[in-house]
Formats: sequence, C-alpha cells, structure tokens
Amino acid sequence: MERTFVMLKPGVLQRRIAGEVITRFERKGLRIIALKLLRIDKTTAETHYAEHRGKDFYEKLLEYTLSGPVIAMILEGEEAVSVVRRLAGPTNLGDSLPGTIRGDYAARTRLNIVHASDSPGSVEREIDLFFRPGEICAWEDGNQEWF
Ligand code: 3AN
Repeated sequence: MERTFVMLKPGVLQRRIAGEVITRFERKGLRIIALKLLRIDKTTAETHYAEHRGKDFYEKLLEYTLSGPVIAMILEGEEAVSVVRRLAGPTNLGDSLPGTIRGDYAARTRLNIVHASDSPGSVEREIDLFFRPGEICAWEDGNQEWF
C-alpha cells in the first residue's frame, strides 16, 4: 500500500465543497488515515512551495494558501500517488478534463482547489511538514458483517 498527501486549498471551505471533494477520494476506494483542518503559517507555506519561489505566480499562490483554513489529509491505497494525481487532474486549467476534481471545480490554474504529492519523495516531505506521527491513524478494512 502507498500513502500520499493531499491538501484541500482555502477555496474548498469557502465554497462549501469539502465533502464533495473528499467523497471523490473515498469513492475511488482510498483510505483516509489522517485528516485535519488547519490554518497554515507563512513558514510552512513557503517550505511547501519552495520549488516555486521566484516564479511570477509565487506570491499570489502564497497569499491564496494563507487566506483561510485548509484540509490536510493522508490517503492510502494501491499506487495512491498516481491515482490521486489522476483524480485531481493536471495543474493547468486548460488541460484538466471534466470528471477530475480540478476539471470540475477549478476556474483558474492558481486556484486549482487541491494539492496532491507528485512523488514518493514529496509524500514523505509533505507528511513530515503537516503531520506529527501521532496524528496518523492506520486502519484495515473490517469484516463486512460489521457494516
Ligand atoms: P501541482 O499542484 O499540480 O503539483 P505545481 O506544483 O507545479 O502543480 O504548482 C503548485 C501550485 O502552483 C498549483 N497547484 C497552482 O496553484 C500554482 N501554479 C502552478 N503553475 C501555475 C501557473 N502557471 N500559473 C498560476 N499558478 C500556478
């Protein structure tokens, strides 16, 4: 099983679509093993988006990320990194097809609703940045009779 990190950006809560977006991941069969709502600080945002420092959209991206609470999650499943990236859809507005989260909900590339780790290396770095080990709650699928 693979883990991946997802962050629902502030627009998700603003637009009251957190449930709809989280449902996309659950319907796919991914397992939520950590989830919290938080307002991230500037240092965390700068660390998270360090690779984009200096780009023309960087300051606006930080401003948006800090504009309100986000929802941070760790999802688990087979090939979770690539599965979640496909559910999210491509970064650029013009490439994200209907049926993907960005394709269905994002109207601007900079405000593209969801962050999802792009490699196992970034998963580890981003989980460490957002979660303490005690906040992760691994679980297994239960006996069907308990449902
Ligand atoms: P992704 O989030 O798909 O991994 P990255 O890491 O290239 O994409 O970009 C991080 C964030 O920066 C994106 N989610 C988006 O909000 C913003 N972004 C990336 N490229 C652009 C761009 N060309 N114009 C405006 N915002 C951008």
